[in-house]
Order: sequence, then C-alpha cells, then structure tokens
Amino acid sequence: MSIKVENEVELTKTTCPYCGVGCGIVVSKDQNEYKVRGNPDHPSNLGRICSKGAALADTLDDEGRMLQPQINGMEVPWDDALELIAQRFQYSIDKFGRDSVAMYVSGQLLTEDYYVANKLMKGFIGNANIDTNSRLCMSSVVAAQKRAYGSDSVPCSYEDLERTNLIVIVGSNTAWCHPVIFQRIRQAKKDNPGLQVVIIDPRKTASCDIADIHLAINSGKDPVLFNGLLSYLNDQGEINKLFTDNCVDGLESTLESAYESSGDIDEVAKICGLSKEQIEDFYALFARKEKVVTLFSQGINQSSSGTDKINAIINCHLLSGRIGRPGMGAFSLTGQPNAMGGREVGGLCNQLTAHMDLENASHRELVQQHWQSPFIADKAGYKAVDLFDAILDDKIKALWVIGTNPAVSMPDNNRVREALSHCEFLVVQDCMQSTDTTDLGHVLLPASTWGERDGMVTNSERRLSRQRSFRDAPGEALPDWKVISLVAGKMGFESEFNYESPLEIFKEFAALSGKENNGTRDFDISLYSDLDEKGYEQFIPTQWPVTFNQLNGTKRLFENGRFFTDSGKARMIPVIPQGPANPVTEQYPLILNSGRIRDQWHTMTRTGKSPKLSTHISEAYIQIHPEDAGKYNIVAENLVNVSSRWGEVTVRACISDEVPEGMVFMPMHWNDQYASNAVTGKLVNPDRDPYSGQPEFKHTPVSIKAAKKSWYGFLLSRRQLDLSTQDYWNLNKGHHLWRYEIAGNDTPDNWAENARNLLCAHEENVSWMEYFDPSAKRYRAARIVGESLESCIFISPDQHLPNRDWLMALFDKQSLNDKEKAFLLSGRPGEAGDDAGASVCACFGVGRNTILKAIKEDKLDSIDAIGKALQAGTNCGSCIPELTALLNEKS
Ligand SMILES: Nc1nc2c(c(=O)[nH]1)N[C@H]1C(S)=C(S)[C@@H](COP(=O)(O)OP(=O)(O)OC[C@H]3O[C@@H](n4cnc5c(=O)[nH]c(N)nc54)[C@H](O)[C@@H]3O)O[C@H]1N2
Ligand SMILES: Nc1nc2c(c(=O)[nH]1)N[C@H]1C(S)=C(S)[C@@H](COP(=O)(O)OP(=O)(O)OC[C@H]3O[C@@H](n4cnc5c(=O)[nH]c(N)nc54)[C@H](O)[C@@H]3O)O[C@H]1N2
Ligand code: SF4
Ligand SMILES: [Mo]
Repeated sequence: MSIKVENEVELTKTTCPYCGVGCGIVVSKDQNEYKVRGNPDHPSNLGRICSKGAALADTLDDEGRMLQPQINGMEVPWDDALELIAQRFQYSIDKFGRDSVAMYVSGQLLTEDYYVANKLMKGFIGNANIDTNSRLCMSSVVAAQKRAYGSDSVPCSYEDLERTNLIVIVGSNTAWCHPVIFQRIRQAKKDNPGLQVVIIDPRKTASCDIADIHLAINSGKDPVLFNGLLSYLNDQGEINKLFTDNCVDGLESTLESAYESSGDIDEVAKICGLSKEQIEDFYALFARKEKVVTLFSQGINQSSSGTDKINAIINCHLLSGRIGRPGMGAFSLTGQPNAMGGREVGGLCNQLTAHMDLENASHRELVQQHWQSPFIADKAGYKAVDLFDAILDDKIKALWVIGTNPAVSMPDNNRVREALSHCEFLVVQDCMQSTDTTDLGHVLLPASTWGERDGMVTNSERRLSRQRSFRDAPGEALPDWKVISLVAGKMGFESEFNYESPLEIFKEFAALSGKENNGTRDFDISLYSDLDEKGYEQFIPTQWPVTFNQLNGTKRLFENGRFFTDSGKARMIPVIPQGPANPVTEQYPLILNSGRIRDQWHTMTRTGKSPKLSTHISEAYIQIHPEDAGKYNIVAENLVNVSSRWGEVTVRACISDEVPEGMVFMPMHWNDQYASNAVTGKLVNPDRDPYSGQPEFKHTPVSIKAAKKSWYGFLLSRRQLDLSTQDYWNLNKGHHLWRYEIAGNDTPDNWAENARNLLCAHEENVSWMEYFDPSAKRYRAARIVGESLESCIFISPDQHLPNRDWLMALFDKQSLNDKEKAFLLSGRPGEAGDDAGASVCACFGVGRNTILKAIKEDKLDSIDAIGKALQAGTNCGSCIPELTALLNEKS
C-alpha cells in the first residue's frame, strides 16, 4: 500500500481502472469516506477525470463481492480449490494432451498478473491456449501495426493532440469512451483556433459536439474513404518523397490498388453515402494541414476486415510522412486500462512475451531460457472465438477464465454460453460473486480488485503507471498474480512461481524485455530490471521504451525513420475494401451496430452499482431511425424484439435520427443480472478478421418487431426484489432504491394481490395506498412505512405511465409531506417545477428539466452560464455535449 497522510487525510495516488486513457487519480480517505479526484501531476490527464472516474468511490463497497473460493456452489478453503484446479488441469493434460487446457484472460489484469498467466501457460503447461478479451478489442491493431511497422507500436503521445492542426476521429465515440482525451481535444481547440476536428462515424454521437466536419459514413466503408484519400494525396503532390524513398516499402503496389479499388471522388462519395463536397472538404483539409493525427477505435477495429482498415489509415500517414514528428500519426485508442500492457506481456495466443514472436526460434529460446521453463509454446493457440468452438468440439476440456465476462461480451453469445456450460471443468476468477459467467463456473476464485491490488498498467500512449492499493480486500480475496502462482506451485512449478510481490514479477519481465534487445525490438523497459521497493512505490508514469539510453522514456516512436521490419522500412499495405462478412438480407434488413454508453463500463459489474452512473441511461435500448420505426410499426418507448440468425433479445425502443436509416444501435452492457433478455452479444455474428481473429461487433444483419405485451409498468423499491419470473424486467440502481421496468404477456386476475406479491408486501402495519381503474386496466399502489415511501408500483395496459424521475426523487426524502402523498399515485408533482427530470450531470445530479427551466427562466446561453448557475458540467465535463444539445433545444 502507498498511503501518504496529509492533514489527517490518507492519500493514495493510483490509476483509474476503466478506460485506456489511464488517468492518474488521487484517492483520499477521511474517516471512512473515500473521495476520488484527478491527479494534477499525472501527464495523461493533468487532473482531469470523467463521470466514471468521478464515481469510483461508489463502487468501493463490498456488496456483491465474491468472498470465498467455491466448488460447485460450496464454500471451500483456498487450498482445496487450488488443489482441485491443479489436479484437473494435470488430469486433462495427461489424458488428452497439453493442448486440452486453456486460459481466457483480460486487458483489465495488471501487467504482473498477465505476465504470470502467460508464463504458466506458454512455458510450463506448454501451449499457447491463452487468449484474452483484447482479441475482441485490440487484436486488429496489433496485426496492422506489425504489418506496417514490423512491431506493435503506437507512435504517438497525447501531447500530439495539442500540437496538431487536424484531428481525424474515426470509429470512436471519444466523448463517451475516452472522455479525458475528448476534454484535452476540446481544450486544444480553444487554445488553437487553427485546430480542426473531423469525425467519421455513421452515427451522430456526443463526440460530434466538437466536430468541424461530421462524415456519417455508410457502415464499413472507411477503407474506400482512406484509399480515396491516399490517391488524392498522391495526385495533389502531398507525397513526402524524401520519407517514402528512404523509409517506406510497398508504395507502388499500394497506390495501384488504391486507385483501382476506390475510383474517383464521385464514386467514393457514392459508396460512402456522402456528398462529393464533404469528401472534397475532408481530403483538402488533410492535404493542407501538415500536422494530422488520426485517432481510431472500435468502429474500425471490430470488423471482419479491421486489420486492412487500419492499414488503409496508416498508409495515408506513411505516404505523406505524417508520422514520427510532433502532432502527427495514426493513433489507436486502447480500450481497457491495460490493453497495452497485455500486449507487452504477449497476452494474445499468437504472441510471445515482451513483443517477441512465437514463430521466431531464437525468441522462443530466449524466453525459455529466461523462464528456465520445461517447454515453450511454438505455435499459436486458439483465438477467443475459436477457443469456445474448441470447447464445443471437445478439444478443450478445462478452461480458466480470469477478469472477463465472456457469457456477455463474446459474439454469438448463445453458442459461447453453450460452450461454457459444456466445458468439463470451468474455473472463473472474478471479484464479483454473480455474473453471467460465474453463474456457470464449477470452481469460483475470489480476486481482489481496484483499490486492493498493486501493479502496473500501460495506457494508449505507452505510458506505464502504477495502480496502488488503499484498502484491504474483503473476505479471502487474493490478487490475481498470487492465485495463478499458487496454482502453478500446486502443479509442481513452485520454485519458478514463488513470487513474494508484484515488484519481483515486474523486474523479471523488465529484464526479459531488454535481453538481447539492443534496439531490435520496440518494447524495452530494461531500465526497471533493478527497480527497488522505493522505486516501484514512487514510480513516475513513463512511456516505453525506457532504457539506460532513454532514462525518461520515449514520447514518440520512429523519429529517426527506422522501423522494426527486416529492411528497417515501414510497409504500406495494399488494401482492397471488403464488404461485411454477412450483408443484410430481406429477412434481416437492418445493420446492428453495437458499442458503449457514457456511464456504464462493459458488463456493469462495477458501474451498475453506482446510482450516479445508472441514472444517465437506465434501461437496455435499441436506437432506431424514425423512418425505420415507421416502417416496422415501432413507437417510442415500445418494447422491441430484435432478431438475427444467431439469437433474439427484447429491449426498449429509442427513436432517434442520430442513427442513420438502415442501421440500429445497441449498447453492449446489459446482461442477465440487469435485464430479462438484453445481451447484445446474443445477436452478434461470429465473423472475424482473417489476420487478427477480431470479431465484427459493428455489423450484424437483424430484424425488429414491436413486442406486444398485455401490460406495462414499473416498480420502485428500497429493497432489491426478485422479479426474474416476469416476462420482461430491467433493473436499475437508483439513490436509495431499485428501479424495475416490467411488462407481462398475461394480465393477472387480481392486480392487488399480484402487486403485493411483487413487492413482497404482506405485513399488516404499513400504510398501503391503492388506485385501481378496472375498466382502464390501470393499477397503482404505494407502500408507506413510517412517513417515507418504501415502494410503489404503476401498471398500465399501454406505455402511458408517469415519468419516473419525480417518484424516484421521493426516495431521497425521510418523510413525505401531505402534498407529495396526495399526488403520489398520480405520479406527478403538484407543480411542474418540482420534477428535476432525467439525470444529465452525473457528478452533481442535475436533471434535464432543471437545466431546461434555468436556461429559459435565467436566460442562460452558454455552458459556462449553466455551470455557474447549476454546477452542471463543472466537475468532469462528460455531460457538456448534452448541455450543448439542451441549449440548442431551447432555441
Ligand atoms: N463509457 C465507457 N467507456 C469505455 C468503455 C465502456 O465500456 N464504457 N470501454 C472501453 C473499451 S474496452 C473500449 S474498446 C473503448 C471503445 O471505444 P469506442 O470505439 O469509441 O466505442 P464504441 O461505442 O464501441 O464504438 C465507437 C463508434 O464506432 C462507430 N462505428 C460503427 N461502425 C462504424 C463504421 O463502419 N465506421 C466508422 N467510422 N465508425 C463506426 C459506432 O457508431 C460508435 O459510435 O471504450 C473504452 N471506454
Ligand atoms: N456487442 C458488443 N460486445 C462487445 C463489444 C462491443 O463493442 N459490442 N466490445 C468488446 C470489447 S472491446 C471488450 S474489451 C469486451 C469487454 O468485455 P468483458 O471483459 O467481458 O467485460 P467486463 O465487464 O469488463 O468484465 C470484466 C470482469 O472482470 C471482473 N473483475 C474486475 N476487476 C477484477 C480483478 O481485479 N480481477 C479479476 N479476476 N476480475 C476482475 C469484473 O467483475 C467482470 O466480471 O467486450 C467486447 N464485447
Ligand atoms: S477517461 Fe474516465 S474512465 Fe477513462 S481513465 Fe480517465 S477517469 Fe477513467
Ligand atoms: Mo475493448
């Protein structure tokens, strides 16, 4: 633990556990209350944080944590669980061969955890059947960068965003997914009026708030756009001859294929669904501004041709020499907090540790020697989607899942669930007791998590930072590296895994990175081979490579024009744009695009616990264009059945022209813990990129149909209830309450009895208010205990139900006044002004109606004015795009 005491308050400097921005944060503990703020000294965020970071303290309680190892649902001592895992893994190896066991791990592990897992699998168990959720996220970037640069290197720094004149954001909703980078760009625009921003995304997202140009490109057509740009740059003489002559291979063939495949600007415009003027403006801007950074993320990576798409972008930077200099480069945003660290330790099944190659015999020898291991894997293992297929094919008999929730996050999810259920021996190591994956595990292992664990992470700009613990893990939870090492010990490798601390592991890893390196491999952190306790404790966030020659790390790669290919030159890669693997059909006419929302993290195991974060968007939904809604008879707020060849889910309709006609969008977050049937992955096709194996999460053909229910309703309760028997339910954590949206196929005979059953409200001495209109089939009831609202239920045969916000706010009150009681069952306050509306600013809990009212009555005309009047938007700034939209709405 690293705790400093200042004015009696304990302070810990650590790193946020969410996105790949990797913000430094300071946690303070005053008596028993934790507070979180941005660390002004951390170079990646300079004190800023976003709504998720700001709400981290809400996730620190022990509710829902896994506390004890379990075998088939029975709590057992650690030793029994470890023994069983070692035995069952050994049994599989002996009986079915060493390829019959596997691990599936996560970009949210710390570098030390990740290193130890890889060492165990690739060196001691002796196969490369260890893959990670980074396969779903970063693997196409790895493949594309290796093709272009000879190494998986991200050339840029965040600082380049402040030193550039054009930022092209492709397939990234930066405002919601990398919010602090978005804040840096917004500030950079203020400081440099010459800085322009182009957003390329089929949807109009919150990120468009800072866009000078938004190109709402047709799904998947980005390589056509970038091939067109490549030919345009060449035509305009924007080729950097000095650079391409000396530093680039593959120019001619790449140009040739770009000319052939993309045609003239008219054709590019047609294919991309954009106007000729839009394309010309974008191309001219790129050509004119020498300093260009292209930021990209999952709208590019998660595709059946993601690797090519990334190379199409890199090609433009190589041709124009816009790389290796301040303010320039193709910049991949990493998703998870340690997506980059995972690649450093060789977390993918086709990598070897420290950016070495499985196919390279001398690399294998070097790693094996460093590990003193009996084996070294010499061929790639199963990539994520194949791994679950291999379980169904009975090739994998035992699987150990650590720090990821594949029962929610994998594509073709019904099949993955089938595989998890089919697996003869499934170990799940997680910090939470109930997830869709732990529910299927034979052995469950409690892991410590953020706040309790110590180690290293690397962010999008190659910056290593420390996560530091500041509280004890609950129950018997242990750090991941410890658990893996203990199992290794039980398998007979005690002396090679007898680590005492993460520092010991980190030093071993750092030493390996420098071994016979001499500048031949990009990843080198050998300066840390001798790091001592104090150095590790006081570790200053630093960008790799960091060696005795580069003591302060490295801001930018390729400054000398040398790359890590055999020739030392970068490679341009000819890209022939491919269609999606599964185009839309008559039966499935709409494209399903899926991704993220502002305030939830992945499968919600932690952010779902925070009322602050759960009020922004409270229910699983599908975004549908008004024309499509009309075409398929879907009305706003309807429940919708969404079907694909792979599965079906039921979610709420959100009708919006922010998604283009022909496309629907669904968030990836909801799962069986929070909704009856809303796992987006159940719909997603299993298609993947041929080079990287990364799945196509952004394009699955689907159909939509209104889901007719005989009644709809909602229920608010101070106690968590079990509504799993309802036909439709969606759970959401509010302040002092649980909110359930419900709907049913059959109308109950006796509503009063049914409501009491749902609310578990059978006690006598509570006051029970009820309203029932049998002819209109409307039922409403509230349960008052003492003077405070304990629960309420509202049922209707249609979607005409009162707004939930005012009722939810009543749960904040210790006692209701007479007026509130009188209006309670109408679901509306006596006066309109009393309803704050849906949450917009998560930090200060400011609602939509409050903001709209203040804009109108106090004549607020800017973000600053709203901030001064209501505080909204003044802490993390994540809601600024929505405040802008509200300002525009009133005008
Ligand atoms: N709030 C929040 N932030 C997160 C996460 C989270 O769960 N919640 N997760 C983190 C992780 S692991 C990751 S990987 C990142 C992901 O960060 P992002 O990649 O920014 O997030 P997504 O919402 O998956 O997708 C980005 C955008 O791609 C667009 N898109 C879809 N198809 C296309 C296309 O054909 N072309 C183009 N140009 N765009 C397209 C989508 O409309 C979407 O707006 O976020 C990280 N940050
Ligand atoms: N439809 C759709 N699906 C997607 C995507 C998409 O865009 N659309 N994106 C994909 C991408 S990019 C990603 S990265 C994945 C993410 O998907 P997952 O990795 O499956 O999602 P998480 O919810 O982050 O899962 C992390 C798990 O680790 C647990 N955990 C937290 N801390 C610790 C710890 O310290 N130790 C251990 N052992 N466990 C811990 C959490 O409780 C949780 O169960 O989803 C992918 N799936
Ligand atoms: S941008 Fe937000 S979620 Fe990402 S690291 Fe920073 S505070 Fe955490
Ligand atoms: Mo990701």
